[in-house]
Amino acid sequence: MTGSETVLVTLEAGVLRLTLNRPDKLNSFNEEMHLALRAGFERAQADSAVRAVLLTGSGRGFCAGQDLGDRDPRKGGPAPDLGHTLETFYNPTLRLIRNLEKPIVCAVNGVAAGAGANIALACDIVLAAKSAKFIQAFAKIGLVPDAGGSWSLARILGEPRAKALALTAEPLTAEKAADWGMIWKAVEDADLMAEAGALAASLAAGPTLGLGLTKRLIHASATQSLDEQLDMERDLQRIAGRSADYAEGVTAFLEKRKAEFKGQ
Ligand code: LHQ
Repeated sequence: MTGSETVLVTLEAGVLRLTLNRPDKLNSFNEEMHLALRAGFERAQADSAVRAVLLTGSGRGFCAGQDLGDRDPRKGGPAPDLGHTLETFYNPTLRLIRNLEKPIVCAVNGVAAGAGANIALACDIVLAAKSAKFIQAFAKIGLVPDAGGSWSLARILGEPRAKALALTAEPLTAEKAADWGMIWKAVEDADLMAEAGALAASLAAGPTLGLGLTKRLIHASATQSLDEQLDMERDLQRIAGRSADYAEGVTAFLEKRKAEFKGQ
């Protein structure tokens, strides 16, 4: 862990809560926050006590993408290599998020712009406060969608809506995002953290191995044929069927009690 204040980290009842914490800059990313967020997801992967992640932001925004003050063109000098920024900072974190075989809940507490919007979309279940907006802000500053946005938007929404959002940078309300299936739910602002926390806690009490394999299957479906997918379901169900949590789940059902999953 970095111990950075730019991402607040708590672990409670199996839920690793990561709170982006540069509220006066709407939690936009500087290098320190990049490294702290990456360290959070590295811990989520390595620490078996972590059985779900809850990602959110402090203050009135979720995340406004890259801190644009970091590269002020008025200061002169050569143009920055933004490809290097992506390769060094964003892409490793996006890959960690996508490859984590534990559930990730994202609670979008306010505006999510640029890479901030697309990091939210990389999470598994996204809840947003009704006052939150999603903005593909890149077009306003001459950039292309990054942090996986060109992939996830087209995949989730289809080309017409993905292109309109990316080319216009028009804000999308949380309710419309939910209507369009871009996120799971828009909830009353006052209820967001309780609802997202309860969801993360219930996922953390779930059969972590099986949930992780479920994610693997759904991700693979993007590039596999039905035949390949059926084979993969067979193989992963074999693994799930040998897990202690499967035995516990069936035993609990037969004994008419709540299952106590250990995540194994
Ligand atoms: C900010 C920011 C911000 C610094 C608000 N930076 N201060 C990858 C590779 C490398 C480089 C480039 O980028 C990328 C990926 C990207 O993410 S590109 C997209 C970058 N993000 C944006 O273009 C969004 C910029 N922000 C905005 O358009 C607005 O702030 C939004 C619509 C998010 C919110 O608007 P308001 O609610 O009206 O808030 P505000 O604009 O008044 O912001 C509040 C404060 O936060 C303000 O500071 P101040 O000192 O004046 O109170 C802003 O300057 C600061 N802030 N976003 N990205």
